[in-house]
Amino acid sequence: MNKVTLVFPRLRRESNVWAPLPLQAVAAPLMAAGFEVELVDGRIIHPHIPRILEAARGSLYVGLSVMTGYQIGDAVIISRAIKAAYPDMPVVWGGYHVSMLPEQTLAESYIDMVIRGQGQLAATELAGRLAAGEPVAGIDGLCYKDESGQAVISGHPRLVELDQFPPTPYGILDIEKYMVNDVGTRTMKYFSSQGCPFGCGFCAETSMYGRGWVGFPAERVLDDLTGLVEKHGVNAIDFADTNFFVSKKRVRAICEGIIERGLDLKWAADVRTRQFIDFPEDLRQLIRDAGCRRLLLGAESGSQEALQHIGKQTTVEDTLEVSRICNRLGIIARFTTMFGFPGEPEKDIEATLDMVEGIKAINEDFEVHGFFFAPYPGAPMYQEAVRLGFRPPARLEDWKDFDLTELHTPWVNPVYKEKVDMIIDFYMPFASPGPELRQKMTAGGLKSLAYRAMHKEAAWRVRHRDFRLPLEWRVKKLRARRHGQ
Ligand code: B12
Ligand code: SF4
Repeated sequence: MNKVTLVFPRLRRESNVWAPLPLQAVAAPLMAAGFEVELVDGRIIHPHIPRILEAARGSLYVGLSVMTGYQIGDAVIISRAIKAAYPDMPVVWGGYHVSMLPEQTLAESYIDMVIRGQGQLAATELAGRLAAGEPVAGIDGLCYKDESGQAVISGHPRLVELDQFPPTPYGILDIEKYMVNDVGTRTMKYFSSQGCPFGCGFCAETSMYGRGWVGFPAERVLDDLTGLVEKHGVNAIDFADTNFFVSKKRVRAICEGIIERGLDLKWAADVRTRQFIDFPEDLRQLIRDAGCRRLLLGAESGSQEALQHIGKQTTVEDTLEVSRICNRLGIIARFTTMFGFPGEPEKDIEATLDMVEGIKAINEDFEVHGFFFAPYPGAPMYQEAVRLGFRPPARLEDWKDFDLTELHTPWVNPVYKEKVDMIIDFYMPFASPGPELRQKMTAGGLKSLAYRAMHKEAAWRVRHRDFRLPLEWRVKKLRARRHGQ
């Protein structure tokens, strides 16, 4: 049998189920090479293990896509179940986490191989070798165990051009399950490039793709988008690219093409603050005219020292400037920030709150999301964190609780965590309510009254930076605990 089974394990707290693009990307060349591919998404099948075992039967291998955090926990359960049912079935893991830590991953008996970096070529070559009964040694990016059980680690493979791969298959998905009401009522996730030329200290991108960047040519992107609109009734795209805007020429051609083809699409993408500011005005307007309605920008911190420390190559003023530009264009700016960088985390809270107030003064609808700094494997600051006392999990499974909403670094304490939690989960959103909360505040009735009171209280606290005796926050936490959140 020439079948490969690909599995997307479950995630925690995923309000929208996005298309499993990493596995669709891997499936494309496999299918073109004549292999049958079954993609099982643990997020949409309940219970998922029996379905995965059924799909895996007789496969050449089972490939799992895994991100640091909760997904590792589910991937471990799945892999153990596969090994228990089919002891000889090769279990292969791919994705950022295992690309950075192949030795630790292969130390587990239930994982046979790791594919590092871009997986399209290695996954296809592996299927070919297994189908032909040939040894797997020497595949670029493939790490495996030799006959004595010793891990053989491949170097990091180079980033290859994307145009050699066939279109990302959406037909292998139950596509309606991935249609999200987001930037449009039928929003689909799509990727048009991989990699990023920048090297921010907290980001693993540098180690994953060595600051390389490859993108589908504009015509190819336009054909894919046309297909999604015409075949599946998609009316919006959320680009999954790490950095969609690296090539100005390509961005211009894609935007012009969307307009020329009359594609009625709204879209969202990630951009670096400085990149967007440096674009000529006509290009920014073209981006808006071609349907861009939301940009995700890493503001990271309101402290210039912190920005310098993390190598962000941007300023706090850039964040405010990009807010003014987006406001003029009618594009929603969604910012991410992080708390708990090494240095002066307490002072950073103040500075970031100042910045948030500056953003909200430009446009109340602009969103600012807060997370904790977490040293991800492969990020340049990972080593710095280890020097400062961070102890990374010693076993693969222990990474399952590692995410951006928890504190993992020893230089900030639980009191700091509580303060940041209440600011990002409660006071920041209530002080500057977004459209959803504003609607609740004006809907009428007792609840509206309570929301309005909360808004007044939060706005006062943020303005005066006074978070002593946070009664309302404690009530919210109590209620959340009661509802099992
Ligand atoms: C969309 C997305 C999500 C979605 C995932 C939904 C989905 N269906 O994919 C959501 C929003 C849920 C999400 C969540 C998180 N994410 Co995220 N996410 C992304 C994003 C923007 C796009 C992923 C994507 O589709 N890429 C396109 C595909 C084609 O590329 P790819 O994923 O890299 O896959 C390639 C290779 O990795 C490899 N590969 C991957 N899987 C497999 C499997 C096999 C078998 C093989 C052979 C190869 C292979 O081959 C693929 C093709 O080249 C990436 C950034 C990026 N642009 O990649 C971050 C990214 C993957 N996320 C990241 C992080 C940190 C997270 C969180 C852990 C953050 C957090 N909250 O703590 C959470 C984890 C979720 C949880 N709490 O359980 C990091 C790194 C992850 C890591 N270390 O594992 C990334 C790289 C962002 C960054 N630059 O820091 N994320
Ligand atoms: S944070 Fe964004 S800009 Fe910085 S290296 Fe990562 S992907 Fe690139």
